[in-house]
Amino acid sequence: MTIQTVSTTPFSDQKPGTSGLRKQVAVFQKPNYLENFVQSIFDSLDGYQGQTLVVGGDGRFYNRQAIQIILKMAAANGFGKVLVGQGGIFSTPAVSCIIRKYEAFGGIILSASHNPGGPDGDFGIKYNIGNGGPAPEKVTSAIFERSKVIDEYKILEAEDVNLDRVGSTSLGNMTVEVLDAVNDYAALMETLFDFEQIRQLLTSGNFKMCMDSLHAVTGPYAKAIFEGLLGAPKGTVQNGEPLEDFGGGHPDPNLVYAHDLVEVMFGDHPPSFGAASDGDGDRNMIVGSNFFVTPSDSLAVLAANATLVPGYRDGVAGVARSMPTSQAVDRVAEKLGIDCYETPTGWKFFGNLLDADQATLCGEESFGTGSNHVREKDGLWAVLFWLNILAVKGQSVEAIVKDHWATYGRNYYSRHDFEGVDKDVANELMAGLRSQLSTLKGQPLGSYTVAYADDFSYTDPIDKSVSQKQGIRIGFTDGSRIVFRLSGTGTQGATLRLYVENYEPDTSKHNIDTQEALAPLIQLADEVAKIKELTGFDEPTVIT
Ligand code: VG1
Ligand code: CO
Repeated sequence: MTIQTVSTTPFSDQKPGTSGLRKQVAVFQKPNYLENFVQSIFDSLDGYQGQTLVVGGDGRFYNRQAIQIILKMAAANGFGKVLVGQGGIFSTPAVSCIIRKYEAFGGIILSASHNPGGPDGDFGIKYNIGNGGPAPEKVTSAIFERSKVIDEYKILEAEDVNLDRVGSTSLGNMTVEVLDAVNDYAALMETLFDFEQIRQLLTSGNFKMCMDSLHAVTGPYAKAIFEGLLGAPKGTVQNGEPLEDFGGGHPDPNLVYAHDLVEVMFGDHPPSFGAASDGDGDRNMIVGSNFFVTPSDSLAVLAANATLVPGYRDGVAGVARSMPTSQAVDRVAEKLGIDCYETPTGWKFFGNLLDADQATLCGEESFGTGSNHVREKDGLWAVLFWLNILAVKGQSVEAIVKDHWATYGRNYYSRHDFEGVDKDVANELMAGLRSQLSTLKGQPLGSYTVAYADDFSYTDPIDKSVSQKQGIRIGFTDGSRIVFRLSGTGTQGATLRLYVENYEPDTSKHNIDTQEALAPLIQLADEVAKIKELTGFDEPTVIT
């Protein structure tokens, strides 16, 4: 087996976004496109000779081919060992778990997460560091800089590795160990949650659960954990076969794309508990009978009830949320007397806080929740956390959330996505907002008064790194706010995200329809940003 050094020319568009490099499959299939990026990752790292790399993906189209290329490049570049999931499958939280458990140098995750897959869909690649978490901006910037000048990459000339058989083989001087994709992750879950109590709930006959894996990566994990270890009946997991194109759907667990689950949970005789996860298994949606839990509320409920769960019995050191996430968890932190951190969008910003034990639980409004058990958000972990709370409390999902609102007040919250906006128009809209920031403060807007208006900037409390331009925030004197930012995960055109939040302490006003409760702020957001006028969209493409 010989190591080939192949000449190449750079691509100018390999800048990682919110979570790795995401492009249409056809782009990744261009000669040398994947190879250039992988070599740029390796060239940006120090000290990996002889070390272990973890590799796996969400099973989408091009996953297997990409893994074979990465294995041969890892061998040619001097890694000692690669741990790869059987069939090339690892969920994102499973990769994080395995990097930590086996003290690997880092990991490569192949996924475009919630973006559609298949030959005409998207593909993605992301590097995770030794703590198991997404590479921080310092590393992703170095990768991008390298990708702009790269002129060669190294690859081993060798046969493909059999990814379907668990066990070790050698590839040049490197060992490839194919691991069962589920075992290590499931074992970690058993250390955190009261499986016995959850098993009693799921087999009691009074409690039915429906888990929708959207034909994405969590199928095998969910079946092994819920139907296997926890004794839930077969069929509890629906759409549980991972498919290369996710059955043609968006593997995005929200009320629009998880329509099968929504039909069940809002239909006649709904189960007590429903959940869905995304392409790579790091997102979760929680639903009760006829009742949707916003991800921001979910984070707050988990924080408030953490000590009911064995893994968090001793309490939570602190909590963290991304800036656009609702402030519901802030109120829990205040009551518990712990710190609450506000970070930019993207899980990579939680890593330092988790490592320094400043935060135990973290979350984003985009259906991401997680803790210090790994360094990624974790969909099935959140589902198990909810099941554990439900088993202890013996209440319905709706009752738990409504009790929570009665105690802390309700943060009405919604996100409006405008997908497929022309890029120039989106940039013009954001520039228009930026130009108003300096004059908005103190001004009346509709029936509100602006308390602050800025472009969110974050200084990491641990390493003091600064991240600027992380979203436009306009906050009002009554605590409500509107936030605007452009997505960093899309692959076509631009996606404008509008986040709207309003706090309601009065329990008698907790049952208003969310869109109705937020209507004045939504109207105002349109006026300030001229969304309809500039984009030509009459309404958002997705409302959460
Ligand atoms: C979106 C979400 C963000 C999340 C990111 C990755 O980013 O808003 O909260 O961290 O996706 O999630 P953006 O830039 O499109 O708003 V995942 O599950 O796609 O890796
Ligand atoms: Co994801």
